[in-house]
Amino acid sequence: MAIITDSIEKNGEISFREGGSEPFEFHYYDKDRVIGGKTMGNQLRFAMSWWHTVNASGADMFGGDTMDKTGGLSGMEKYRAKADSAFGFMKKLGIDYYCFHDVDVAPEGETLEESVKYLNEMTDYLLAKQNETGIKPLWVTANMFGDKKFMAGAATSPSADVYAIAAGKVKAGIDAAVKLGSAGYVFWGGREGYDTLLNTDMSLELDNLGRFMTMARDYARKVGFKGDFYIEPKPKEPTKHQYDFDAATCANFLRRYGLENDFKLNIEANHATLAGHTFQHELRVAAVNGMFGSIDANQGDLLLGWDTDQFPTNVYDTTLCMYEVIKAGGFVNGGLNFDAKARRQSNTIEDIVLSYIAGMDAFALGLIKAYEMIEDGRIEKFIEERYASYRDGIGRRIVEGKETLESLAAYAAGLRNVTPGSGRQEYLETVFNEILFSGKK
Ligand code: XLS
Ligand code: NI
Ligand code: NI
Repeated sequence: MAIITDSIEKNGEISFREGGSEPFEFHYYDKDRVIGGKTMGNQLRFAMSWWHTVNASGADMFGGDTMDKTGGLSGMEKYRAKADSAFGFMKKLGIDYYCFHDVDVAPEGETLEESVKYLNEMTDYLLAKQNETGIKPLWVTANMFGDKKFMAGAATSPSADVYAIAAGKVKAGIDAAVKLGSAGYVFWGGREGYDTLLNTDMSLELDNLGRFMTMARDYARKVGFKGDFYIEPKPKEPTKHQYDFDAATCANFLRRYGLENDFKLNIEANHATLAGHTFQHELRVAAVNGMFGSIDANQGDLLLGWDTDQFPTNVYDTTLCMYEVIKAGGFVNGGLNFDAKARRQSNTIEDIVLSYIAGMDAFALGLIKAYEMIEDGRIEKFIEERYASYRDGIGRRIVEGKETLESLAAYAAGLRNVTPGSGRQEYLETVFNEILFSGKK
């Protein structure tokens, strides 16, 4: 099987080497290094995305494949060979988790029944591989956007039959999650949105989506799924408007349909920027709402208006990401799934390995730097002082809910020359740069 060949086999498992600079080794990621009381491996919980890593072939809107990951095989044999490669790849990189859509790991049949049969066969195969290696899924999902029947959505389709097929796929996905010991199940909206309101009953579509997720939650809890459901916000692409637009929209949706105790958010960096937000913003909104769950780690190109799914190498962003993760209490069931692919021109097996090393190292460095920010303390101290007026006096009474509009009006009546003080943005950015580039490792 050609996907991950022997070309890097001679190097054995890829590991950290102090002061190392060879391409096939980690320069920052040291899985067993303890930082903040936990190993880097446990802090970062890296996952391999099956669709990009095992299946994506470099095709884009303007051209075909630039890589062949089929090894010339077809049918179930191809899927088994891909699974062998995937587990070999994860072992080599020391990755303990993977994420997949139903159709990534097994072929689609002509009917739901047939598809489920193939999926069951392949999850047996995956389970055997898991038992050999200890690797397991971070989350499972169902692809409800690729096939023609999903052109108008799945749980928001105008066709009730499509809705029913989607429900059957999610049932099978949840069964797979339980069987494989996955502590996560993801809903990414795919085509759950609209292209034009001229043909859309938004009210019915939203209610149907709420009902769909409620049914999924109820079924999953009944069959013993104890993990988290996640919604993965994305504002657009492929539809013009997706109902899971951003973290704030999803939080509102989840509360409206009473799903907030079972669902969290899976924040994807590139989706955040498509929504006109920073990655850090989306993480903060999720955390503030008690819905921080997991992360799809990648990065976009700010000059391109779509989800380019590049491997994350921007250390400003990985540091601010890990800062938010630490502040949110760290991952529980979630982790960092590389929803990322090597560029179309990076079309060798080595490039896939190098991409993962780049992403894992960028996050390891981000983790180190995030802890340095916390130890340094200047940024947090500044924020603490900035809000000091809420710790006693009138501010404290506001926070404790003891004031009214009238009492505040009376208090404020004679105040003069009131100012909140400088926000010191440039100073704080300098502190951040100093931490990033002070040369400590
Ligand atoms: C697409 C999404 C997708 C989800 C899983 O933009 O990121 O890959 O993560 O369906
Ligand atoms: Ni994603
Ligand atoms: Ni995406």
